Amino acid sequence: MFRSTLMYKNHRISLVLPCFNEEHGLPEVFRDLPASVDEVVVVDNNSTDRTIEIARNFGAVVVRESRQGYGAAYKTGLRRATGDIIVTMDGDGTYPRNFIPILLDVMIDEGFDFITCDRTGHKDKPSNWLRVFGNDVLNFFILLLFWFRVRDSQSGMWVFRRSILRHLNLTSDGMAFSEEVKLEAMSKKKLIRAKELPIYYKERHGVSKLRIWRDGFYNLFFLFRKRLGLLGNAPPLIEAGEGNLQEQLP
Ligand SMILES: Nc1nc2c(ncn2[C@@H]2O[C@H](COP(=O)(O)OP(=O)(O)O)[C@@H](O)[C@H]2O)c(=O)[nH]1
Ligand SMILES: [Mg+2]
Repeated sequence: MFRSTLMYKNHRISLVLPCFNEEHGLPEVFRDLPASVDEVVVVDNNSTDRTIEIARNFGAVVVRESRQGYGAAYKTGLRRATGDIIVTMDGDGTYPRNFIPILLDVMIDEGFDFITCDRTGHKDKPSNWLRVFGNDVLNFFILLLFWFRVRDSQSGMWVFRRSILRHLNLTSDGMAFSEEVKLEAMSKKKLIRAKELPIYYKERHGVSKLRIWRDGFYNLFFLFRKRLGLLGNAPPLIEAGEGNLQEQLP
């Protein structure tokens, strides 16, 4: 059972899972969830399958978001999470749960505020070439437009201190949310200590919700719009006074 009051090295850990019809993936995620996870928040995004029932049976907090979209689901889930550290992953079983304690160790022991996980070197099967190519194009444009290097701009596994949410301007309600999180967290070097680390990655259970061409081009245009400042400001997901960055702690 994932529910634990152990805390991990004095930190409460929340796992947030955006889910749009993930009845096949969710049991995989819960099957080997480490005890270091204190709270699981499943964001149901208009699922028509047994996603909600399965999430409740496993003891997760279920929140509903009726605005369709990966980013919309995440915004609702991240607001609801209560942990000092938030871990994210898809509800499809692709991301490695047993890496969570290792990533928490790196974050806490090395003093990072944001870790994004790179899937590119560790898949158990070579993935669809179009996805790999699309990801590389987006990584390249991030280097060109924002001047930092990321190997997997589309990865959905991040580990971060909840307190950094007040510094992130998260405008996207769609798949571009993933790259926007990295752009926001990795470009504020004075405020946020960020790192990209490799992980293992498996084939998904259930059907992918990614519309490769449409989401790929949208995410590319999103980078330009973000760079040109056309996206404006979104309200922060947590209030200004909430949480403290590690360097501000005594
Ligand atoms: N694409 C998409 N994913 C959503 C939505 N709402 C929640 N999700 C979840 O976001 C995660 C990422 O989507 P997924 O289909 O796995 O994309 P992929 O990892 O690129 O194949 C999954 O857990 C989805 O269930 C939505 O409206 N659109
Ligand atoms: Mg996925």
